[in-house]
Amino acid sequence: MKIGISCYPTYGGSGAVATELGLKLAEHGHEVHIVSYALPFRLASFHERVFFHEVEMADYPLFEYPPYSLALAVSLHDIATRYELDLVHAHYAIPHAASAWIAQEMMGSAGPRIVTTLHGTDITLVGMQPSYKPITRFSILKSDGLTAVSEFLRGETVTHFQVPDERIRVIPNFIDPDVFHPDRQPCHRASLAPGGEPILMHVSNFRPVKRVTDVIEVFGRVRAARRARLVMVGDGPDRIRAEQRARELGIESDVLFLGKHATVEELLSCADAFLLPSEAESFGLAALEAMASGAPVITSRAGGLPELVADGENGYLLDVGDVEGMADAALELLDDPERARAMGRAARSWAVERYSAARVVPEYERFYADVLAGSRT
Ligand code: GMT
Repeated sequence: MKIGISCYPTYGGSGAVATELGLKLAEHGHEVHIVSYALPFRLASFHERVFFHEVEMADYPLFEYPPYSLALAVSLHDIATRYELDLVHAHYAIPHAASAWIAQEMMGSAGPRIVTTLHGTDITLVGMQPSYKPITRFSILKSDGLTAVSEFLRGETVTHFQVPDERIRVIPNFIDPDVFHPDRQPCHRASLAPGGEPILMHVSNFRPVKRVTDVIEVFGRVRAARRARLVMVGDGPDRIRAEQRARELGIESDVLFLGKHATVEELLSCADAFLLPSEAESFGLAALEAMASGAPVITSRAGGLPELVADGENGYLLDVGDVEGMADAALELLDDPERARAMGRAARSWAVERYSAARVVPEYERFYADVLAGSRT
């Protein structure tokens, strides 16, 4: 197949999934054209059959907000025509599904089929806003195929966007178990915890939905009880507040803010436990990557996280904001390394069995085949 993939290039789950999917599809022999306004962060090196197309944006003094959605539609139209794409896969509905639909309309019956993957806040937060909701609903209904990354997200889409349940196939996020691996080398443990302390880790885009200050609150309670280090990976609007809170609690010397990191697998294999206290999370790719790296996850009972984490078996689920409970769970693990290792092994097995690329990518390929075999929406 010849497949166009439209996604966000920035650090974040939807861009990561889109890029990793493109790379795996190319390994399976498909020709893949990734389209975005910048090079996606996980597309660092050359891969056979993978092409990147940067959306060309002409500026003009009249534009306070240059119309990216239109420029993307023109790029998709151009690429679909030149390379005779069978299908365009839009990751994150806004604006990718609408731009893909415009490109398809411009091409008439020769246009590619459109598959849209709903990732999370495109439905639960941004997509709900009155300024985006009608076009989000319209464009997802116009897609020839729809996937959601969890049962939770399918339910939200059905409830809030009145999309028929049977139109959405749930295909979860996935990992490459050879990349996210507990024994990954080189190991950075010595530099992250020079005193041999156990390591708690958090990876996110530091948006309010991630509740990064809860991570600091949890660590403050852990640190009051025992020695440990906290490694914070990523950057975003709440980083300053988190740094400030670490200073207020007097724990800043044991908290490392590393900033953005393109190869988080190098760090995750050093984690003894992973903290993700999000307010909402349609899937929680960062948690899955940590589990595949052998770290038990302490997270919130929110969104799609209970589909990923089995409480007490491969991690812990606590109510949103329950920093005491999360700290107790972290202490339970750090004080009993044998239990932590057993849970980490369970997390790794669960991640590999259910969410390996070898299992999930063929689900996308089967879905594409179904969409191409079906009639146009
Ligand atoms: O929704 C966002 O805030 C951004 C989006 C992203 O691009 O990172 O994250 C969502 O998509 C990921 C990949 O499918 C999921 O693992 C995340 O859970 C989801 N984020 C939220 O639902 C908050």
